[in-house]
Amino acid sequence: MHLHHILEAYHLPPHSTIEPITHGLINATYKVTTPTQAMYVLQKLNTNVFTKPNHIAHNLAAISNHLQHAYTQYPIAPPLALPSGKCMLTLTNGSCYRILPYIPHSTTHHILTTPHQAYEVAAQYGKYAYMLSTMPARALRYTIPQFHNIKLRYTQLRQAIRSGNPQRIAQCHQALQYLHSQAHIVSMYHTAIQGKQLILRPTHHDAKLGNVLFSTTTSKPICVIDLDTTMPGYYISDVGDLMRSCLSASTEDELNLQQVTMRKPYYQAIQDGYLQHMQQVLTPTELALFSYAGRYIIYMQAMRFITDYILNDVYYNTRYTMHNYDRAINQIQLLQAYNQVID
Ligand code: GN1
Ligand code: MG
Repeated sequence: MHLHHILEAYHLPPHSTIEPITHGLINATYKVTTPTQAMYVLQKLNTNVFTKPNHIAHNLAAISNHLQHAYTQYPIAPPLALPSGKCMLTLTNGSCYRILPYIPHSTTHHILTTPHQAYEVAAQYGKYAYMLSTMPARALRYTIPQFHNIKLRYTQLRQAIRSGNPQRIAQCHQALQYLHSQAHIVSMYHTAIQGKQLILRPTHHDAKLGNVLFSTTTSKPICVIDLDTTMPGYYISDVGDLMRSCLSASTEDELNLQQVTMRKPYYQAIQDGYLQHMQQVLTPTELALFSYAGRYIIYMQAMRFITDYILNDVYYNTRYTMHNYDRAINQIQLLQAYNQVID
């Protein structure tokens, strides 16, 4: 179906401008501007990844109810309702679309230039986790089951090496050797979960820099976005993604590995920003895993990119043949830099 027909279904002017927003690796996202300059975000959900869109709808409703009651100032913007009252449009072919309000005068960043910005970004995710900490984790459904289970990601990589594209596997030889050498990161997760060192809490699960909106007028952060993976999880997921996306002087797409760095002052800033809100919530055993968080998420992301490369790019959006391979090498570089600086 043509995107303009989706707008019609929402009773929005079909003659609006629709421009792609290309940062996401999973869903297709567009900015809609109506002839009267009202702005929206139109999204086609990737239903291969989000197989239960109803779970997303359930969670977004639960989160916005909670925030609207307890934190009236927080700019949570739930999806628009269709005339039927539903908040997603499902077509007969199974495609799923939704429309969200566009927060005006906002922008996103993909590289930070001062530790103070890292503090502010981390404080946004700390605040989000803190606000949701008074909501039972079980009130949320699993929108992607086992999403950050690193043991499963390790098993999936091993399966891919058995069944994937042989040429690509050969190309990845050195990277795979390194990843296998770091398997203790998986064991540590297993030990922490078995030993109940971490508590299931409402967790964002994509706590990267690019998912914080900044005001274009004050340059201050406004709120976190991309709430579809907010579900029960462990806080190390969010702290890990903060580290993965804020520590380096480059993005995960950077090809010049000299630009992939570990900036120690940013690490401290992330810790201070996140814990400004969450120190009082987290237990001592959880806090003891703070530095593990970066290792856990950077390693898992490297495995996810290389697994997808070996399986011929079935999961992530890519712009060229080696894209997933290059992303994996970038994340391996970041992990090595991290390991050199952090115990
Ligand atoms: C994906 O599409 P996006 O940018 O929201 C991915 C995250 C990864 C991230 C890597 C559902 O997020 O887990 O960390 O790419 N989301 C899903 O940048 O797999
Ligand atoms: Mg996301």
